[in-house]
Amino acid sequence: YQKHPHRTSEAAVQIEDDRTGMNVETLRRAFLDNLYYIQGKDLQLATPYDLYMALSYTVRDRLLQRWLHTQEVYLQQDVRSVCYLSAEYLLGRQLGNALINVGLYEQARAFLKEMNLDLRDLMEQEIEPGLGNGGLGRLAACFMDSLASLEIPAIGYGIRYEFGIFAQSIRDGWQVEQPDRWLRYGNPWEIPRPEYLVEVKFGGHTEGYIDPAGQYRVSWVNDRSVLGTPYDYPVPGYRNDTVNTLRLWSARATEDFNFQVFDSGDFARAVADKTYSENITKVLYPNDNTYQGRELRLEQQYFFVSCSLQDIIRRYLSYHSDFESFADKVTLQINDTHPSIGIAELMRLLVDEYLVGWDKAWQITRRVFAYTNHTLLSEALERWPVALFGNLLPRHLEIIYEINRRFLDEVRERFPEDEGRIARLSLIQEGSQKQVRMANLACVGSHAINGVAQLHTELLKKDVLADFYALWPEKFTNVTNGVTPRRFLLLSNPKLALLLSERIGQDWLKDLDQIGRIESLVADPAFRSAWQQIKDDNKRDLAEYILQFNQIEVDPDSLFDIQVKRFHEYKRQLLLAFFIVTLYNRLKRQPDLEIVPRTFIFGGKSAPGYAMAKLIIKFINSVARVVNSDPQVSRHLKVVFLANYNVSLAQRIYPACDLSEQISTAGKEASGTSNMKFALNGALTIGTLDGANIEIREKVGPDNFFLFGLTAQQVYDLKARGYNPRDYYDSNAELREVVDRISAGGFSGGDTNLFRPLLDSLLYRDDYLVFADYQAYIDCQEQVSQAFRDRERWLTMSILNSARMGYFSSDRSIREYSRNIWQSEPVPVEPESPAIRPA
Ligand code: 6GP
Repeated sequence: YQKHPHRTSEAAVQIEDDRTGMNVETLRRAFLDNLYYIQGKDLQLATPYDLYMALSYTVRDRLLQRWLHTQEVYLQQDVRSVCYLSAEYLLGRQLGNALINVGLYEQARAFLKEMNLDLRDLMEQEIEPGLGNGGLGRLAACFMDSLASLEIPAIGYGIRYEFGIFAQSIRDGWQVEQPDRWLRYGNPWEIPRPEYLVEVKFGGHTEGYIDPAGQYRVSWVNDRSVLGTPYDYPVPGYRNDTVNTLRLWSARATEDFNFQVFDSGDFARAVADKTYSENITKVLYPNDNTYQGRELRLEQQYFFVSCSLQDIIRRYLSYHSDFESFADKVTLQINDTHPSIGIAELMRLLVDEYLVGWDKAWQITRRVFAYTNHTLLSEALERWPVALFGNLLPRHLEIIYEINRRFLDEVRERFPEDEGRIARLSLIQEGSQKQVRMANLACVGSHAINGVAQLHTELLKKDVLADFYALWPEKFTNVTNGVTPRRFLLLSNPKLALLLSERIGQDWLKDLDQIGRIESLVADPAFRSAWQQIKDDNKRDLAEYILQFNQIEVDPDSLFDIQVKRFHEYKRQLLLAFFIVTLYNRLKRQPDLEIVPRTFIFGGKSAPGYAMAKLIIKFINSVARVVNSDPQVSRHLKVVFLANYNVSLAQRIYPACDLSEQISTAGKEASGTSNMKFALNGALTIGTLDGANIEIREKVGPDNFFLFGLTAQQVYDLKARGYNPRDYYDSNAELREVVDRISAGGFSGGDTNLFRPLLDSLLYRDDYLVFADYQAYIDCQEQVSQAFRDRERWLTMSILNSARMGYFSSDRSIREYSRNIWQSEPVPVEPESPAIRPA
């Protein structure tokens, strides 16, 4: 027993109990057991990562029982389930979330503490699964959490990328990308299910034939295929017994295919082909809001969608003998157009493989699919060259042509001789290079189409999808995004969460509207000072992080002014940078100027191929260098760029924020979700009337929101009139001073060329109206400073922001999807007694 400090007596280990027991003592024993028997270490030898693994397995054991039981209940009751199809899930770390949801956080902290271990340190060991780019991927992760928390039977389908979103580092101010080898040290949160392997075909051609009943049919003779292995991730609901599944597909070479080549003696090619097949799920395309017209991307999309549909049909047919009730049991939500090939694939499976008639198949397809659009940017609209598409998926191209033929006949009937309309609605874009329009396919093949904030949905109806809206207004609905309060308040801001729970109980975690009850405490001195104290503590924690990672000392008492999100011109990080340069200029002109001290914090990745966004990152880092190293200025201002912004870092940043920058050009940001996370954590927002900002402002009240800038309509009108950014440069002295200082090399050591592309794009195009909104923004920032001088007023506004954010829970979003689109109901899972599991 010397070497087994946790084995106090022979009778201590009962398999069931040690794998399911929830008390501190059992957990401690299980933790040490896992450390010993899975990691092969004892406490002396264990690295921090070993400890993290041991704890993760301990939690996973407790999830497994609930997980299996949930799936049994779903099967027995033959429930209707939501299948969420998404090419991205930006999950964030799993351990803390699992501990919280299953209700073991405090126990784990307690037993670790007895061993002189810190739970937070262990949680920090986890490499987060970064299987997404930004908002769209994180939304999918929040939705998975809410579905389980609301006890709605659901399964998420996606891709198990071997390399997730690249790791960003900053060298000499530039973004440098490194591969994200997140699976390197093993992953306790997934269970491979090789028994549910499916085959996915590619390439080849089609052949017609007459079946025994005399019916003309088509078969697809592929020229290669790839196997998909599912890896299942548990998705525990918050404090209930539901554990849903996230099923991510990994590509594997088909053995027989390789053996053929192998037998012919070409070993090298056999191995190369194998790698080629496995390339499909190698890497996440690192573009946000821009599509990548690469063949491999289409292969990824088709691969995961085909795997998922085959899986859904397999599960359905284990309980049904025909497709009569398929649409009653299954609903498929497609997260943007990335999975929209599923519409053609379901048609193919039904018509070719299961011999369902076309009309019936089409009726089923349209009933099960629903489409969420996430962007108005035209560069994000997916279009595949017909030739590429036909080479990869010849049968799907035929099916799309057939869908299109029938669809356009319908349109012709309703709008005779309206060839312009036909051309716009067609699934095929004509021209020198014909293209398949995936958004059109998604609209035609779905019964519901939604945008992700009110303005966004209105703009879809008026603009991007106007022709579809004219055809089928009843298909359109809005579901404003939301975020999970479990991860983005309870887990990330534990002190604030505790204060809330002490004052209003814990109901807010399941029903975020309850957070409104703190509004009655806004004048309570003890509550106010606790609130302030927590914000100060969180800012101090972030300041420590900044010191450690950026070697910059920042004043925790200064205004923390933060913009973290992907770098994109439409998000206008430049506007904030121009404000900083404006302050810099003022301080240089008048060194004794009294200004509100601010710490500007940026974070975010640029797509590796997006040169302008990368230059903006370089620019911000260059401004940071000049500002921070100028004693005259750095007394008041600090500029920090936090490298490798990801979910884990986001969780540190939101709680420490005073001012949240949501400054996109109106009409460009579909919704935004960081705007919600910041405000929920008591930050005030400076923002335009864009995306969900509009609804946030309505909820928190115009007095508690710093609004500036052109509206979407004004942006449109200005561009229609002919926008000339040069006029703003000529007429605005401070703006000119900013531009001139950059142009003169003021932030590039005298180099007048470095930022030339950036200035030229502003002076000659300024597609995103940085100049047009500059003055309004500067003025609004002045109001921010005034408000921050009055700390009591700011504190009140901060409390009111959190108090009024109840609407922006992803639980509310999911309830709306359930009611208005999915017609799905909760299926509660009763706890299963741990004792009944046989040893
Ligand atoms: C994003 C939108 O840009 C963001 O405004 C929204 O909050 C988020 O989706 C969730 O709905 N869109 C993307 O990330 C994207 O790549 C194709 O859209």
